[in-house]
Amino acid sequence: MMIRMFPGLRAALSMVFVFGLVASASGQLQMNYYAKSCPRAEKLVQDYVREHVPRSPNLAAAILRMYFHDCFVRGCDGSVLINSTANNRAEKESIPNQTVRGFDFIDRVKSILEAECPGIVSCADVLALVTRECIVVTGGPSWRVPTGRRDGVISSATEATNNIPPPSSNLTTLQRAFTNKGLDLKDLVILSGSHTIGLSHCSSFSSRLYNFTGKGDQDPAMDPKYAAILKSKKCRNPNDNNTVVEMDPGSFKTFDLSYYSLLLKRRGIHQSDSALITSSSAKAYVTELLKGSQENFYAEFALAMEKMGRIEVKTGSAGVIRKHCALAN
Ligand code: HEM
Ligand SMILES: *[C@@H]1O[C@H](CO)[C@@H](O)[C@H](O)[C@H]1NC(C)=O
Ligand SMILES: *[C@@H]1O[C@H](CO)[C@@H](O)[C@H](O)[C@H]1NC(C)=O
Ligand SMILES: *[C@@H]1O[C@H](CO)[C@@H](O)[C@H](O)[C@H]1NC(C)=O
Ligand SMILES: *[C@@H]1O[C@H](CO)[C@@H](O)[C@H](O)[C@H]1NC(C)=O
Ligand SMILES: CC(=O)N[C@H]1CO[C@H](CO)[C@@H](O)[C@@H]1O
Repeated sequence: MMIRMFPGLRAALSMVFVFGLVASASGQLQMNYYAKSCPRAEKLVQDYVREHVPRSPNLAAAILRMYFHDCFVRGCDGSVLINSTANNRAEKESIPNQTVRGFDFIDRVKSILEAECPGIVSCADVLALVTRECIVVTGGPSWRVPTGRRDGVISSATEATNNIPPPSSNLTTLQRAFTNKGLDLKDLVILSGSHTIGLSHCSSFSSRLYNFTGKGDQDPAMDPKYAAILKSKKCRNPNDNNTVVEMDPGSFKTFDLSYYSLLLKRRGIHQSDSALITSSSAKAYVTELLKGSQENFYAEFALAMEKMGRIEVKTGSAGVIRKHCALAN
């Protein structure tokens, strides 16, 4: 039977109907997505991180990096967590991931959520939520984590190598990698500020110290005094793959602006860090951040992290909810 109504109302109702369909087919991230389906999900993540991460603060940096690597390969879909199999070299095997740690921690949080509400909370959301809590409990910024990501089932080492820029990258390469993911120059400068915490292996930058152009030379973009300290105190052997150094020496556990001060002193650890002062527009973001407060940095970081967390997400009927984060299905 036809219901008679005012044309305007009918139009409004059909709009609601159409939008409803679009939303359910493609879906979108929303705050507290699990409020009905798994009400304690975010609290359980928070409790577990609060209990364990303060005792191993290095884990927070490792997991922040893991989240970046997840989002840059097939979007934030938990693909970084998948183990290799006999016939697939997963992202974990790629050069950039050989130094990522903390996978077992994510797997443990996931198993807590599986016990609470089986098959509901994606590995991609577990990683997104754990990352935020890790940085918060170690005294860093917080940011909004809308949820509803679904998991991918494909994880390829080659794709990781192709999408995660290497530490030898110049600014052009970095900008291309970020633009490919919908992130701009400002996002690049702000997110690189993550290197205010954590460690790097000598092998990630030793060519800058020992053999920059293949002639036994140093990278002229690095302060020679700093290079000398690194060579005599830390990375004594050009082929050292094991020693780690603080990226922001003296304050590598504190989420502060000192990373950006180091850049201006030409003490960025990787070429990709030094690259951020090689164009006037990028450098302007660095100097602007240094003029502002730590609160301002945190606010900018929060916006950029939320944006990174939306890269190519699978929602609605796309993707799956994996039971074990290390397994594709
Ligand atoms: C702009 C391009 C980037 C490059 C080339 C890069 C490269 C690197 C490299 C080579 C390391 C040291 C790995 C090792 O030797 O152990 C590192 C560490 C780290 N990166 Fe980045 N990174 C970039 C951007 C980011 C972004 C966007 C984030 C987070 C949003 C991030 C977070 C971290 C963290 C927290 C660490 C310390 C990890 C630990 O202590 O285990 N990086 N990065
Ligand atoms: C940046 O690096 C890429 C890849 O190594 C290289 O092709 C390009 O010439 C470099 N650009 C500049 C401006 O040095
Ligand atoms: C420096 O690099 C060049 C070219 O790749 C190589 O032939 C040489 O053996 C390297 N020197 C050292 C000390 O590693
Ligand atoms: C470090 O790793 C590289 C590449 O995997 C390897 O060729 C080299 O022999 C290693 N160096 C040492 C001292 O083990
Ligand atoms: C994934 O690989 C890690 C490291 O090799 C291993 O400890 C873990 O048990 C594996 N997970 C699964 C579910 O096979
Ligand atoms: C965590 C992890 O799986 N790391 C792997 C990275 O790649 C190396 C070499 O392929 C493996 O030995 C590691 O187990």
